[in-house]
Amino acid sequence: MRPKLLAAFAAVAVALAAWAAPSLAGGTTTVAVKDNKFVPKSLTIAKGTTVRWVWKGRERHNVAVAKGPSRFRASTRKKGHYTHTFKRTGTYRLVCTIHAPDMRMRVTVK
Ligand SMILES: [Cu+2]
Repeated sequence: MRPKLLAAFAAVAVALAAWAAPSLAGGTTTVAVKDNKFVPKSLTIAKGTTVRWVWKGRERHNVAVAKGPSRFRASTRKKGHYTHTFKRTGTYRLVCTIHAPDMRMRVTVK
C-alpha cells in the first residue's frame, strides 16, 4: 500500500476510535442520583473509566449491579457520592434496589 493511502487509513482509524470512545480511560464521568432516576440513564465508557454517582435528591437511594460482568454496590444514603472504576468490559444493568425496576441505568464498558 502507498504511504499516503496508509496515512489516510490511519487518520480514519484514529477518528473512528475517538468517536467510539466518548470518555478517555482513566477519566471520570458523573451520574446524578435523583428522585427517582439516574441522569443520564445510559452511559458508554472506556474500560478504566471511573463513574461518580452524586446524590442530588431528597430521598434515600443506593446503586447496585443487577446484572453485569462484576458486582459492586453503594449503600443506601441521602447525600454524598460513590465512585467505581470499571475494569471489565461489558454491559452493566444497575438499579436502586428501593425504587427498582423504575430507577435503573445501563453502563456499557468498551
Ligand atoms: Cu432510589
